[in-house]
Amino acid sequence: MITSKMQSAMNEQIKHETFSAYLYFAMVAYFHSQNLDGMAQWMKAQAQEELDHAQRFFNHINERGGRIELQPLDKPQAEWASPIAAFKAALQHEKFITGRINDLANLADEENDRASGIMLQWFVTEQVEEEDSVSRIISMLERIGDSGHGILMADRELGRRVAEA
Ligand code: OFO
Repeated sequence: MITSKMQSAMNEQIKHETFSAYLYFAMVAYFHSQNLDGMAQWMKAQAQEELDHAQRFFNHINERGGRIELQPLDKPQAEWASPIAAFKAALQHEKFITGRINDLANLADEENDRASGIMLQWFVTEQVEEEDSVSRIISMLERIGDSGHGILMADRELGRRVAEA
């Protein structure tokens, strides 16, 4: 049975992961407004993965005999100054999520909750990947600078991404 402390911390995390999806869907809309459909496709895959992350916490609470309590979401930002500004905002958000995952892993240790600790290992690894993939895109866009041709090439490249199951 999940402890009440872990249950409420994981319910909070369902909100954070769902907000990640919400924020990234807002970026999808922004990229479409800029005719950057490839970047929109990349971010849509990211948003879909976030819904899967929320579902993992949902399932874990459920399987451990806990109770899901969904919480309200904030309105996400809708506009960014440039594509690189949007990806920088995504990186900043992922760093925040990494902090939350680390806090959950620490709580699992404190509560001697081995099942949650094992489940959270996947997220610790995933966060390394999340930060790395967004950082790489930022570096690529920094190299491209204001080159319209470069932006179009990057857009085409990013559009190849599909959501992982
Ligand atoms: Fe769920 O990893 Fe991003 O936020």
